[in-house]
Amino acid sequence: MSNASRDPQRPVYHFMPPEQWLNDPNGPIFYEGRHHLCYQYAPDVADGWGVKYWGHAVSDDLVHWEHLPMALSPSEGAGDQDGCWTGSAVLDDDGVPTFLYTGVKPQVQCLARSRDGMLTWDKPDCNPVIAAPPPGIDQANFRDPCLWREDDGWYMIIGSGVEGEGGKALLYRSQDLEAWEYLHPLCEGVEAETGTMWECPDFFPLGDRHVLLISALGEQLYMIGDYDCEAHRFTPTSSGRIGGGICYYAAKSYLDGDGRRVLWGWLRERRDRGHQIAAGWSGLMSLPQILTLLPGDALGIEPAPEIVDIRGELLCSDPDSCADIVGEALEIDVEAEVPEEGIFAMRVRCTPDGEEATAIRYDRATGALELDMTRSSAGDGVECALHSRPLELAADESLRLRVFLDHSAVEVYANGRECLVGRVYPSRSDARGVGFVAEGGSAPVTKLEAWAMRSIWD
Ligand code: DQQ
Repeated sequence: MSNASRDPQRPVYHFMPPEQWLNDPNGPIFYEGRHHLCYQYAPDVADGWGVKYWGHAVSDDLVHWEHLPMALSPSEGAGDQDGCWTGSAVLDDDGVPTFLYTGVKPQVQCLARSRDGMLTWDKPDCNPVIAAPPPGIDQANFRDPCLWREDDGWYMIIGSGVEGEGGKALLYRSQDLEAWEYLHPLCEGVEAETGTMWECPDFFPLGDRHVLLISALGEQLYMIGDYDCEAHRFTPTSSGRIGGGICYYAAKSYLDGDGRRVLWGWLRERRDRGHQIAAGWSGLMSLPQILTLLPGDALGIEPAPEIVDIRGELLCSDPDSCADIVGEALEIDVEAEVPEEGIFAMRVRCTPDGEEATAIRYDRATGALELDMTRSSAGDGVECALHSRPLELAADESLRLRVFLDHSAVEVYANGRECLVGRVYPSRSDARGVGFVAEGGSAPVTKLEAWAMRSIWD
């Protein structure tokens, strides 16, 4: 048995490799009726920030996964010899699965194709397909291509940025995915607002608007806005953050067979390197998330409905009693009426004496939804943070939370339009309790259901 499979902090119903290191989701695509998910992989946790490969897995149902052989490995003497960094997958004009990704060092853009149904990948001689950034861009900030097709060709943005100016998504066009012409930035940020460098841009239509996801300032940001497809420029009209903090990053989306916009994000570790190396694994994917456009141009975000397939025993269906909700792998579905001045609060991963507990709180007056991990662990080497997102409820709207606990992973979805993501590492084996409290007035729980969740690997 490997260290990874013995670790009590290791999730059981989130996607992850059998062991070692995972970071960004790469090239997710729906191909021939199946979901393919690649990811940044390092074969040794101790060298997690070293040379990167693309791990690869496939699923029929978005929930259960089969690991496949590595999709991409660095090639000696090629543009990716020091690592295959983040990128995207498309089907080319002949329907051939094609990856565009960043090779290092220096950062260049590379292409690979699969002619055997995404099992093996060829890197043609045209590589690297973009050997250098446009003038004025430092080659150290030139990575993570995202592609789409328009009537007059293929378009691709590359994450970048300039010190003193801000992050940029650089726009290119090609007829064959091999020869690329630089156009201009699709969108540019202001350094003081979204940092110097935009990593992992992801751009797609959603409803009648477009969305640009960027990873910047250590967080997952999104912008909703207008895409002028004549001028090929994107103008954001609203923006926000996914996850509420630094635990969720490098998110990447694709369209599935039902036309849904499916999103994956990397759940970063918050325990120190020594613990990660001893555990033999690091990093996991979020639950598969479905994005929608809500009235008022808000981003809807919910776990994919397929997740209900891994619900096991129903532990509770009575809002007046939560004593039976105990465990490390749970889904808790709760609805509460939170009065004007009321605060709803629940605790999870709680020890009987309260020494360790993770709090989820909603303050109606301030509109702050919080995931408070400051008391999640009494152990050493763990970063304990508080994540927060604004959530405005309509006058007659209840608070509806879906809370997913999976050992060290916590995801909280609120009213279909906010999500908080965290990592918790309780040191005590009795940190398994769940409880509800009303602070500053009553916040009656009107609906409560909870399930033990099954492993996706059984
Ligand atoms: N991770 C990749 C980069 C990307 C970063 C390297 C974001 O391509 O910019 O593993 O986490």
